[in-house]
Amino acid sequence: MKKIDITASINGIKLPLCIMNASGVLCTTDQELSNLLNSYSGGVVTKSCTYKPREGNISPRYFEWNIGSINSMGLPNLGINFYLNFLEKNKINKPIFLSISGLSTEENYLLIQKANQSSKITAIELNLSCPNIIEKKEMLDCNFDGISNFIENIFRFNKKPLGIKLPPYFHDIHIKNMALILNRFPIFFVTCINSLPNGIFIDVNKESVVIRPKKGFGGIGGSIIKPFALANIHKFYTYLRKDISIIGCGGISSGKDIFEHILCGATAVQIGTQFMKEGVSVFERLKKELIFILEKKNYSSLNNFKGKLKNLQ
Ligand code: RRO
Repeated sequence: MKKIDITASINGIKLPLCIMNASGVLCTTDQELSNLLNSYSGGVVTKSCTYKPREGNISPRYFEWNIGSINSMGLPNLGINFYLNFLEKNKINKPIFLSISGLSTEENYLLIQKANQSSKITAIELNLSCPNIIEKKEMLDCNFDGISNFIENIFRFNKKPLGIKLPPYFHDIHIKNMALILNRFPIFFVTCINSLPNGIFIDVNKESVVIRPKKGFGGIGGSIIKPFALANIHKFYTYLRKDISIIGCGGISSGKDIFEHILCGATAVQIGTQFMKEGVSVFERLKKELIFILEKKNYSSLNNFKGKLKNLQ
């Protein structure tokens, strides 16, 4: 039988498998990160970090049901020094994406400077899209001038491969504006999409919300967001420079879902809610399911179908 290649190259960053974890899920502590290093995942993404450790929001702050999840974690993390020390102490066997999410632009500059000093970090994933920070005064999501200035300043000093984790956009013009800004900079990748902000889930018996922070409002993930993830990936694929890779994230729970993300233009994918449900064994299962689909379709690599979604005639 023909050998099937499901490795990925994110603008030259080689992943032994195109599937990895999404930032936030089971990637905060020493134990969780060690588990990921020892798993089949093609890379390790760390929990978005701030300069100082944070407890995050009050519990319960995560809830899942059959087709979705809601969270208002509030950026709980052990602080950037913990992640840099973890990487120094452990044998690194795959690409490491350090996710950062400073509470201000100044904090983000500082975090990126620190990340630049570590030889263990393969790339920085700059999270511009956290939906749950109570103390955050400014959202950069749709402030295109703000984002443009911010990225321009970053590339005055940043030497590390850098990608940006984007929120879901719901209008073509927002995606186009964002892509045209990103195209002006030596960005390696974008990750599409973060959770859909400001959803609520209701417990009908209790007639109440299911998470405590922000009166029950939180970011929605899981299968129900897949159509929005696919749409954002596909639109960005049409507008972005071809050397900017897209990492698809949102609603993946099967090999078929991964196939769809790649068909829309993703180079690699991240698993959030389903990783939370299933633990590290999810990567091997998804790998097998993806290979099975490629075998059936007689494809030998992801490039055979990446971005080739067809329109109806
Ligand atoms: O920690 C969170 O509340 C959180 C973050 Br930083 C994020 O980027 N996305 C999300 O759904 N939750």
